[in-house]
Amino acid sequence: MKQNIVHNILLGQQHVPKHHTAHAFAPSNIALCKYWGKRNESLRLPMNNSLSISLGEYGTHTSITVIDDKRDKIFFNRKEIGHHTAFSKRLINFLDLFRVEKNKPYFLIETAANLPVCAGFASSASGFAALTLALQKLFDWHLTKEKLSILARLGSGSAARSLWHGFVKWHAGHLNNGMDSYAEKIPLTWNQLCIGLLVIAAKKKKISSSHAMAHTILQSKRYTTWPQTAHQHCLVIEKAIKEKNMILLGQTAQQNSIDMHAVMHASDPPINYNTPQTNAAIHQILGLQKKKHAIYFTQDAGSNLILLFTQQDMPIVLHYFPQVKVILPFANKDASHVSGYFS
Ligand code: 2P0
Repeated sequence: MKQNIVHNILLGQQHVPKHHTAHAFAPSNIALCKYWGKRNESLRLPMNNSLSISLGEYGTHTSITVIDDKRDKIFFNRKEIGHHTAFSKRLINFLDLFRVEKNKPYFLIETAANLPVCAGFASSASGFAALTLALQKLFDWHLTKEKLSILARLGSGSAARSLWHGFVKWHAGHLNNGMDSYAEKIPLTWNQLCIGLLVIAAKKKKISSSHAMAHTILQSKRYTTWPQTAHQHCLVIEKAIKEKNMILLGQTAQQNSIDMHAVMHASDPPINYNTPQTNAAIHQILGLQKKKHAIYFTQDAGSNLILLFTQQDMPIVLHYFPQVKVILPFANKDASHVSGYFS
């Protein structure tokens, strides 16, 4: 079925690389309205629409080079990764989708992420998005980003949203063949909007998002209401973005995150990504909201938090969370980070 999607999308496009090497960057993205649960595991078709904000210059750089060899060579952050690892297998499976049987090119993949990997900052999203963009350049395809988002989705669901900067929505779609499940840019900007990355543990998470999603669909009593809840949240968040309404955006995105984690907590056995430090930071943020500061959080499948606020609350955020890495997603490149520890 994955091959059918690739076949449909690549009709009329090049099937052999046009260039020897190509490079691309894709930003990480944070979902303001989360994708949680698949209606088709293999095609990575989501149960619900989702909506994200990309993280500017934070993401993945990937180079792909055709090599005269009998297997791919994969480097991550300058270190060679063995073929037996889950990382390499997932990547090679993705590359296999684009190899024509009789003329099988193998590749050197050099990929580097500038965010903590597997800690809930969507590194697989930027990884598969960057690889898809690099493949487009290498093969000289002329596909729209919406079509590329369908290909990127086959590597990692949230990669569909990492092909653009700014706000992006991913339509869950209805078709069984997956051809209507694509992402698109929301052409709105919000210069005052800030995203704060609060790293609580830059370690690999114990339970992958894919596993946690599958588990909660089967084992959580609360899952049945999730797709409709998320659908409503996406609509409200899009309205909040249009109106540049920080309170509406923050409250809705925060509630969406709380609801997603509540669905996980209600599964048997429960899944809980929070550490005592996560809970303490959430408590602190809720305390700031009681004092009428429009500072909110969202949390992906990990212990880290992402703060949502506008520039007017920057001094408060930096005072209470001096370790936070602040990103201004719509500022120009020179001003796109004002504090940080990833670089
Ligand atoms: C999201 N997450 O919308 C949600 C919220 C994590 C929490 O998409 O199985 O790595 O490869 O499709 O995309 C992370 O899951 O999962 C994710 P697969 P993915 O950002």
